[in-house]
Amino acid sequence: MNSSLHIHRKQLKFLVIFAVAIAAGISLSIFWGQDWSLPPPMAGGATTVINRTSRGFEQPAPNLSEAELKDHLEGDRAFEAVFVTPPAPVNSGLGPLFNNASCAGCHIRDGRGMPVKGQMLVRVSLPPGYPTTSEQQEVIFESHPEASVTLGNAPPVPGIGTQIQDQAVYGYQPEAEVEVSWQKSFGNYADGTTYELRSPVARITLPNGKPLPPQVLTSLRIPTPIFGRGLLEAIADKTILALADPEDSNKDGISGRPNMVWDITTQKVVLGRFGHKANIPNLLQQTASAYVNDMGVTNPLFPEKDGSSDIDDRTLNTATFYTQTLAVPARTMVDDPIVKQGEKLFNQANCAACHVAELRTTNYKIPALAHQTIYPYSDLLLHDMGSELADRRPDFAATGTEWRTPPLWGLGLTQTVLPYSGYLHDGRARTLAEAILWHGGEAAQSKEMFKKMSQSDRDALIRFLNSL
Ligand code: HEC
Ligand code: HEC
Ligand SMILES: [Ca+2]
Ligand SMILES: [Ca+2]
Ligand SMILES: [Ca+2]
Repeated sequence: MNSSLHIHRKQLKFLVIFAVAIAAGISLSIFWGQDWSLPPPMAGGATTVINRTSRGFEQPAPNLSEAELKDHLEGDRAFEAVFVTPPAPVNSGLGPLFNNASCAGCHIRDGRGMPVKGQMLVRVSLPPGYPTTSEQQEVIFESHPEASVTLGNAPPVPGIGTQIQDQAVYGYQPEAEVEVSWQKSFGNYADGTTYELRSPVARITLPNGKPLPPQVLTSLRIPTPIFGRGLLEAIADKTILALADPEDSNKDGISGRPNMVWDITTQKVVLGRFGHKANIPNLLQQTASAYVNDMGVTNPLFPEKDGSSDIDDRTLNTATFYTQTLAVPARTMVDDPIVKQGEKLFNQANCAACHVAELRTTNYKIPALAHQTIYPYSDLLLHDMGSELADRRPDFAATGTEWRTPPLWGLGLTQTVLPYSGYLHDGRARTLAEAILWHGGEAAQSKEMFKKMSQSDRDALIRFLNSL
């Protein structure tokens, strides 16, 4: 009895060891089979949604509290609200000069917009150094409706300021008319395949029928996607600054630089992160300047001269909250072998030196966005992108050839959300391949590597971008 029990125990022990070994083997094989270089599909951490439809950019972060979700939905209504000429019972205060009557009219389905009237913006300024004194600048600002956000930065153009409002309410005249035409150019991949590129030529006509004086610097921009921006705001300054390499000390040809911009709330020079040249420090200021400059809607940050404003704090804050709390769509096709190959090529071509895949958020006023591991594919820094993409219009520390690395998350949904929308700051690239082919300056090496790839490698890289 005793001995048989003993044997039985021994067998049991053996069986347990055997079972543990098998389980360990299985988990080991799972471990080895997993490609750990591939980020999981949770592009926005806990704020990620699984939605690859045309509504993919419009979802609230799924981890908001009930009260936060209520604010988000109120912000959604503010974002969609179409402003009208005063006096009116609701959404009053459009203009007198404006570009569009609503946020949603430019950021289509919370994604990008097109280089067309009503969606594109043209920023203008005089070359640095004009006019010389801030008193002269004040005089210029008196003569146009924009807020003097840029005081001490890009010198405003008399009668226009730093942004062309090409629409006006009844009784007023738009500052100018902007017409975009396209210039074509051609090139070849290393394998001989030809491609065609196009770049915009903006013809700007003043109300008197004359063109802008030739010394005026102009910069054409399309609306950026706005989802996931709270996460970008929740990244610590030091995380972004640690990615900067202004002197290119590691000699890889890439030298990201921070833009240092004016924060009107704290009245300090701080790190810029929003806009194509990272010239805006935070989402409150971005929203407030969009209201006043893009829609002519004065607000508590940019009030009328008498201190009153078209909208109150609550509207400004909920619209801002909306841009902070939109979910990031999850990646797709992460296990597709061609996508994995494309990701390898993305890293080999050093795209990831600027389009940094993984970042961490820090403490943040909205707990749902704090301490998240996210995959924006951006360093939020400025890079010299070469003369072909240059607007030649400096903006705070950004030179005329520098642009902020745009986040690539959600990129593959672009055409689903807005068919025929373009890429790059002015929407010139009709395809992702065209966007890469415009890269120059610090990214010239990456572009050359792309041009040398075989057709199937190029396709794999694009497929990877479309999986984001
Ligand atoms: C006339 C079109 C237009 C309107 C109206 C408009 N925007 Fe924009 N928005 C743009 C453009 C163009 C940019 C890029 C600006 C730049 O680079 O200078 C932008 C940038 C942004 C960004 C920065 C995103 C990033 O990644 O840097 C946010 C956030 C934003 N807009 C929110 C809003 C909100 C909120 C409203 C309404 C209060 C609004 N926008 C109204 C055209 C518009
Ligand atoms: C030196 C930094 C740098 C490198 C390297 C780089 N990029 Fe970019 N990328 C940028 C910047 C900056 C822009 C925005 C340029 C503009 O708007 O004119 C951009 C824009 C893009 C866009 C358009 C995004 C949009 O939303 O419109 C795509 C796609 C892209 N890059 C992919 C790549 C790929 C693929 C590679 C590697 C072959 C690469 N980039 C290498 C900095 C870089
Ligand atoms: Ca107004
Ligand atoms: Ca103006
Ligand atoms: Ca470097």
